Amino acid sequence: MPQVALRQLRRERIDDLGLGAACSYVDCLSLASVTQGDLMSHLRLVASALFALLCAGCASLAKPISLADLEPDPTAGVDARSGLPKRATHRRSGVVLRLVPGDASANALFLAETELTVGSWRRFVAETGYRSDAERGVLDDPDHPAVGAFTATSAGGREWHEQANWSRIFPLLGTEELRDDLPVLYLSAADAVAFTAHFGLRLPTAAEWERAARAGAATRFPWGDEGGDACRHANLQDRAGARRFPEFNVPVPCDDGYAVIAPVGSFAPNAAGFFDLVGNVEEWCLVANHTHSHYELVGGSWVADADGAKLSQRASLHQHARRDFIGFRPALAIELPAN
Ligand SMILES: [Ca+2]
Repeated sequence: MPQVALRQLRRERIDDLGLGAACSYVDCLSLASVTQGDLMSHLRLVASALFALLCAGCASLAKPISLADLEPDPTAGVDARSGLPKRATHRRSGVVLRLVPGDASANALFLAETELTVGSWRRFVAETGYRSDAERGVLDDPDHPAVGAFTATSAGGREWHEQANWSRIFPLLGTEELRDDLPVLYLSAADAVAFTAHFGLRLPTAAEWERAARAGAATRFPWGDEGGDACRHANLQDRAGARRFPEFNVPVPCDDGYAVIAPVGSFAPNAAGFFDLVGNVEEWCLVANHTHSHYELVGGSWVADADGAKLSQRASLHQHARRDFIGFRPALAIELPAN
């Protein structure tokens, strides 16, 4: 095989396994101020990422993602083209995945049915001892202290707070209960990559996310073209938010029932069975050929207007940024055998 083609094959294999993500996690650690107490848990994750990276350097040694890693939902059926289950639980992470429809490539793609929850992150932390960028004090922005994150104030503004992290979701509000079925907040893209790499998953690209979100629809939103209908379908910045936060305007002129984040799955799924692709929290996505510094954000959030929740909408932030309106959902690509 020509060298160029072989390198391309290896690159694709790396991408399939989410190892660009693993590399980002190593980069993130090199920038972090790791304390002695953190060292063992980080070393375990780095060893896992480096092992995967070395294997990916030789395609023949790369560990394939096995269907044995999935527990199919027998009630959801099987995809006729690929023979894969349409819905399954990823055993190691506990994440429930759905097959993304309409993928005619050689890889089948699964995407998490919901945004990653506090409960899933809690189990990851218990297994690995991982501490997020907000907890370890990885620099988000030179103008702010390293520990903490941007979080909502009681008036509805947003300011840096050193106590804000995934386990203290709204220190400036003081009234929000940390429920396991809420989307996890204040995780950077580097944190999301650490989670997915640990479990053999990866983040989706924005194009992959949009394919799942559209489920064949060509409209601005999963439910159609009218943003005014949003409150029946998504948690955005609405009248419920305006009642809670004096500084909020009402860009979405209806009431979705949630002033801040909602438990995942509180709204009806889209045509492919995915929940909250629009609204609740924006979601980190891989950037094709990314530079390891910025990741894309899709889907709008509880502080977004309808334009911010359009399926075509994209934003971008540095890999160590963390906010009270950003989460993620893992993906899993499975290479189909050639016919
Ligand atoms: Ca809302």
